[in-house]
Amino acid sequence: MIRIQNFIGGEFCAPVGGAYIVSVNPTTEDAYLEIPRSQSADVDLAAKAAAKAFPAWSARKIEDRAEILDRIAFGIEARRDELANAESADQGKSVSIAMSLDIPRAAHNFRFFAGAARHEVSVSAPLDSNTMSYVRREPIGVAGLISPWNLPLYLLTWKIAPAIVYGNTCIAKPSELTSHTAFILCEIMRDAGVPPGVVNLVFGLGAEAGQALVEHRDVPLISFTGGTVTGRKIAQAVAPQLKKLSLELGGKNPTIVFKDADLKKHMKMIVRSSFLNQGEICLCGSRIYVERGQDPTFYNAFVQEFVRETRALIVGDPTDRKTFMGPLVSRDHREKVQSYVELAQSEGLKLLCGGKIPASQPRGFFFEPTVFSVEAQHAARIQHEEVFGPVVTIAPFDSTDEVVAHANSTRYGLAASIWTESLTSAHATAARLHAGTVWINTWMARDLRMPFGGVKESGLGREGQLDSVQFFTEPKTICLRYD
Ligand code: TXE
Repeated sequence: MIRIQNFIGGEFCAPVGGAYIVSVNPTTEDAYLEIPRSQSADVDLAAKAAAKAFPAWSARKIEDRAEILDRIAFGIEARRDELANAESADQGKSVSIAMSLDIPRAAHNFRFFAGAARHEVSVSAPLDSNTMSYVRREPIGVAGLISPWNLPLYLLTWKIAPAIVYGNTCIAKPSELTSHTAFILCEIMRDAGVPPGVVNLVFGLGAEAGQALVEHRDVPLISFTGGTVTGRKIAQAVAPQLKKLSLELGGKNPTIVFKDADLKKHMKMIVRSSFLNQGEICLCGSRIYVERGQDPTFYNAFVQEFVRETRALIVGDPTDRKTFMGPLVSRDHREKVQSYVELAQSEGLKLLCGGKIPASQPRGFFFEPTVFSVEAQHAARIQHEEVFGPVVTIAPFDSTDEVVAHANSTRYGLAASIWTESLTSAHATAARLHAGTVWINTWMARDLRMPFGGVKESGLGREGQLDSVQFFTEPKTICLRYD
């Protein structure tokens, strides 16, 4: 059993109350990690350490801070194997996906924001011949950063990097289900020269450590990624203190396939967009709409080919480099996914493949990649609620108006993908979708310079190059008369 500790003021320390939570490896079901069960007293210590570090850190030259971020990126790359194995043991993702996606993207987050901060310029404007204004962007103070379990290191670093490069200090609370790589990151940050107190990690439960962080009087901004129910609770908790808030929440993303889509080229990516990371990515497409019209040949061929590709996905031991899908993150989460499969069947959807625990994997929280077809059941709950697992539906459509109406019919609005060879269909449809990001003939290509976030119940605010500067700093206008 590995025991990890909080990281406060540059020191590893036990939680004040001395209690730990046991984290389970979802592949073996063995308890393998003990994480501090931190409470408000631990958050308070972290807030004091972060506040103490703030004046010196915010006064450092941007170039100094950026250089430290670059060193963190190198530190992550140097420990890539260790991080990928820890991420897989904690979350269930395949090691090969952690090696090619999570860990390199985590390093890239630091390198990207180091570069962005180096190139940041501020606005100035003359009012008349002897009056001018300019804007200073100032760090805010101690940032509270709360991250989920699906892409643990990637989403944590997406918050830490911009928070600190623009001069804030921070307290981060990773998910209690996946805390291991955050702990390793603390060592990397210390070795990279992050001064004590600039980044503090407090581990524990959402309702305890998370809630204490959100409510802390000396933490004026909160960046949260997680479920919509939790996001709503956090919005309520911060409202009385008028904190700055960014929420990246769930999705029920449509995948729209027109008849002229090049399936030879794109089918594998459409399947990947449905099941990557066991479908536990807020950006996964979970409702596939395929054009049918008068002649159903294209629709039927799509369904047949999609099911064939899904059946061919390798589900199993995530440490095997050939594995595409490992187990789901926890027993509770698998039960949630299973309950949606049962619900969909009771609502009349037709099961095309999957739908159960694989017979070859009696141990571990595995679940088969599952495909349903929808005819008229557009009101079924599975068409509207986030399952966050390897379950997708395929429904036919006859016109762009119809598919746009279905795509926009949920309370979510995070992402969508469109598959077509027609520029006109692609752009005209993209413009009509309620979504923060629309991909055309690709999926999950992330340009960090672009705004990222959702509309409706998928979130509040955006993060990305310009958006993160705006979120993690406050502008101050200075107006000067010099005659
Ligand atoms: O996430 P939570 P859960 C969706 C997905 C999933 C559902 C619930 O549908 O099935 O959310 O997942 C911390 N104050 N997504 O319950 O609770 C918690 O400790 C402060 C989508 O596992 O949202 C963790 O660090 N913090 C999503 C983080 O919030 C609190 C990724 C996320 O946990 C808290 C994950 C509180 N009161 C789940 N309660 C995405 N958008 O990518 C919990 N937390």
